[in-house]
Parts: sequence; C-alpha cells; structure tokens
Amino acid sequence: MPTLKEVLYDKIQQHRPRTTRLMKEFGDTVIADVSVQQVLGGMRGIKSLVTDISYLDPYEGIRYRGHTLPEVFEMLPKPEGAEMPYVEGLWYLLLTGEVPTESEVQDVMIDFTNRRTIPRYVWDVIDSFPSESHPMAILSAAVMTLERESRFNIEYRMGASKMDYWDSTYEDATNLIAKMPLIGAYIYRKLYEPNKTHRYHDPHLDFGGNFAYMMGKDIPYDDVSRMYFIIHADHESGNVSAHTGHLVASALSDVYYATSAMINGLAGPLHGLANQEVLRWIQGVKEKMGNKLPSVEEMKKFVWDTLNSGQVIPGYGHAVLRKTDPRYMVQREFALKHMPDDELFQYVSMLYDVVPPILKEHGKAKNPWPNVDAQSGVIQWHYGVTQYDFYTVLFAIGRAIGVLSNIIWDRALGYPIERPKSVTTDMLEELVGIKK
Ligand code: HAX
Repeated sequence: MPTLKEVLYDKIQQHRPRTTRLMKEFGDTVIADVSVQQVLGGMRGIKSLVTDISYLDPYEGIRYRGHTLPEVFEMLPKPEGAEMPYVEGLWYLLLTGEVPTESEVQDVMIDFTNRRTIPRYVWDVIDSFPSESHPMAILSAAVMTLERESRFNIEYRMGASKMDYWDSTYEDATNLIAKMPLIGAYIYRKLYEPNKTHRYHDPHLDFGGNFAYMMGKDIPYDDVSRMYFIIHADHESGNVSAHTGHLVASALSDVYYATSAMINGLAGPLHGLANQEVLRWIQGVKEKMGNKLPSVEEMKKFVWDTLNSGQVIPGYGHAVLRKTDPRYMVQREFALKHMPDDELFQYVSMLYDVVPPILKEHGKAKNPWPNVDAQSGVIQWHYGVTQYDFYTVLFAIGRAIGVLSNIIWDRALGYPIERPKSVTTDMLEELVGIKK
C-alpha cells in the first residue's frame, strides 16, 4: 500500500502540467475586473488566489476537495464506536483529494504518533508566560519556538531543488500538525488547571481522541474535538488566517513562521476570536436576565441594544457566505442530539430565530445568518471547557490542517512570492476621472 506521501507525490506530478499550461498558454487571459469598491473594501470577491483544497460557495458553504461537509462526515472512516471521523482522514483527503481507507488512516495515525515528541524548550517557553496571557499568544509563540526544527530551512540552505521544496515542507507540516493538539492541551492545563497533573499523549489514540484524553475530558468530547477540528480546517484561501499562512509561506518562510502568523490573524475578534465573543455576549444577556431564559421580546431588545450601541452581533454575518453556515448546522445537529436541554444552547437557538430578521431590518450586514462561531463555544462550555479565551486555540488547531495542506501544495506548484500592487488615493481619483 503506498504511503500518503507517495500518493501525494503522484498527485503533484499529475497536477503540475495543468498549472504550467495555464501560465504558459493563457497567462495573459483576463478573468476579472476590479472595482473601486473592491479595492477600498477589503478586496472582497477579487479572484486572485488559487487552491484546490476547498471552495466556498456563498449559498452552499464550504466544500473540501469537492465534498460538502455532510458528505465529508459521511464518507471518512471513523474510529470504532465514534460518531465523527478521524481527523487523520481529513488530512489525507485535503492533501490528496482521495478518501482514505481505514488502513490508510491507520498509517497516518501511526505517523502522527511518531512525530508527537516535543522538545523540552517548548514547554519551558509556555511555562514562562504570565498566567494572564491570552492562550493564542502562547500558542503562536510555542509554534514559533519550534522553528529551529525546520527541515525545509536546512535543505534550502543545502541548495535543494525548487521541485523538491514540497518534500521537506511536507515533513515540517506533518511534524507540526501532529504536535499542535499536545501544545494546545498543555496551554489549557497551564492556564486553567495548574494544579492538575498534565496528561501526556496516549499513543493508541487518534488526533481527536488523544486531544480529549489530554484535556481530561470523557466521551463524547473526543467526537466534539474531531468535529471541531474538521469543520474549522479550511474555508478557501481568502480569509485572514488562511491567507496569512499562504502569504508568509510565499516568501519561503517555513511552516512554523507561516503557522504562527496565521494564528495571529485568527486571534482577531472579527475572525476566530468571534467564538469567545459569542459566549461573552450571551453571558451578558444571561446576567441581565437574572439567569433566566428571556422571552423573545426581551431577546429582541437585547439584540437591538447591542446594535444601537455600535457593536456587531458576534457569530452573525460573513464576508462571503450568504446563508446559514453549514459549519453552524453540523454543530447545531450535534447539540440537538447530545445537549438539547442545555441552558446556553437554548439561548443560541433563540438567537437563531431572533437575530436574522433584526439584522435584515437593521439593513447593514449583507449576510444576516449565523456563522460557525455562533454555535461552537456553547458546545465547549457544555463539556466543561468554560474558559472561553481558549476557544480560538481549538479553531487554530483545526485551521492549521488546511493552512499546512495549502502550503505543501503551494511549494509543489512553485507559487511565487505574493506581491499585489497598491495605488494612492490620488491615483484612484485620477482613474475614476474626478482628478486630473
Ligand atoms: N452585526 C452587526 N453589523 C454587522 C454584522 C453583525 N453581525 N455583520 C456585518 N455588519 C455590518 C458591518 O459592520 C458593516 O458595517 P459598516 O458599513 O458600518 O462598516 C456592514 O454590516 C457591512 O458588512 P458586511 O459586508 O456584511 O460584512 P463584512 O464582510 O465587512 O464583515 C464580518 C464580515 C464577519 C467581519 C462581519 O459580518 C462581522 O463583524 N460579524 C460579527 C463577527 C463575527 O461573527 N466574526 C466571525 C466570522 C466568521 C469567521 O471568520 N470566523 O473565524
């Protein structure tokens, strides 16, 4: 049976001529125009990135390698007795486009287990952070600390051929992704449970199962982890975290630099931090309501008060999506099955009914529907992860799977350093004809 790396190499060989042909024969073909609104408005909708790993349709949501999320959950192999698939299977799917067999997944699992050893200095760096630090800052620094392990850097210095860059990048990426759950769980223990003995990994457990074990959580938290890492893995290339990872790697910075940078982008409240903002916001509603479930009218008033004070409703809206995020729906279905009576989930459900009509009436947000973050913190809270500062770390571990898969392919296809062009406001005014 060929290894994942061999299958990937085969796919790379098959793909390279497609990119070369597009560049050589159609390099001058114009595929889109750019408007002033797009240039001033955060580059929305400008088609300027290529990835085959995922595609985001505004009305359908994300597809991984052409498959919708429900299809991915259906077709990937699952550990015995689990409801959610192996994260290792998603890694295989994202890298190769192929659905792995059970034994191919087992191979990836063994490979990950063999790469889990973390140098002592990483723990020392984490331990040296003040306990008030944000876990995303610690995660970013811990990943950065590992940079000295980069194989790519060694091989680059030794004069490796450009055609082989993907190989050492694959080694670095696999080494890093295998370690991310261990680093995340260690940060959790350091910040929130310093008196408990840290559980190092269990070599017999898969990515999600091992994370639950290290977090000290029982089933079905293993399935929560698998679900969480899978739904957050990729959202095509233009979002802040994915784009940052790609951009930094385009300078041939190694995957440690690129992943640390993507973590920093994910830490913003308009992006990955929104899941903790949702929880903070709901707690605010709860407090105001004296811990009882508000009536629909009371909830509407709270939503309007938030909007009228100039704040956004966290967990709602999206730069690309124009309907309810399927990542929200996957989690909602899980919550309906496993925690339908959870108090916070009742709030989330009520918001699902109340917020979209209000955002429509408010008239600003182009997408009034919930995104992934509206639901995810509540599930973590239910299973005892109540420190909502930590939620974006879980997002980051998942997102690293997609970002790293993309960087391996960026190297394989020889994508150049990214360098869009900027203009001045004077130039824009000249271009539209209001200034000579
Ligand atoms: N509540 C109130 N107003 C909102 C809103 C919301 N949830 N979503 C958008 N708007 C407002 C914007 O602030 C903007 O107002 P201004 O014109 O005054 O600047 C206007 O509606 C138009 O925005 P848009 O084009 O619909 O949305 P953007 O592409 O600019 O922004 C965001 C997309 C996700 C950043 C935005 O919807 C938002 O701030 N949502 C709340 C935060 C959130 O949930 N973020 C997580 C998104 C998913 C994700 O990336 N996770 O990592």
